[in-house]
Amino acid sequence: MKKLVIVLLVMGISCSPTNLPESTVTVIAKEMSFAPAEIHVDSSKTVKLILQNNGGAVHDLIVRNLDPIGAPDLHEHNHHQTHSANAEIGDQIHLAAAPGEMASTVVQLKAGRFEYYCSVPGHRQAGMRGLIVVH
Ligand SMILES: [Cu+2]
Repeated sequence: MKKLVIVLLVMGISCSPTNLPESTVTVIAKEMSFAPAEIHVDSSKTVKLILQNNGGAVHDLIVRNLDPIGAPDLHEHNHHQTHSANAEIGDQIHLAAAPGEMASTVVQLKAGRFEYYCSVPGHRQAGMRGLIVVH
């Protein structure tokens, strides 16, 4: 049984000096789609982007040509360290998760629209792509 869980939490911690993300978005990957296919985030908030792989194959989530800030969060809810280097910060976001696992990173995105997709050969063409809209 597959459960689609979409979490968009505004935690209201803008006064806090901690590095906790101000919102969380969970993307569910399976063969061959992402849910939600369209993500809406706020450019004024840091976002914890979580890739949850509910499929039977390895999937990843890539966004190119970004200028994100923040650092990978590899601690929370991640007891599997086999992909401890699964988040990459630079001009792109790259999260990869084995079946049943998850990966996450914290970013803050510029306003705009960005395509995201799975870079496993054939998956993007088969439907594993979506849109991140930053307001
Ligand atoms: Cu995939």
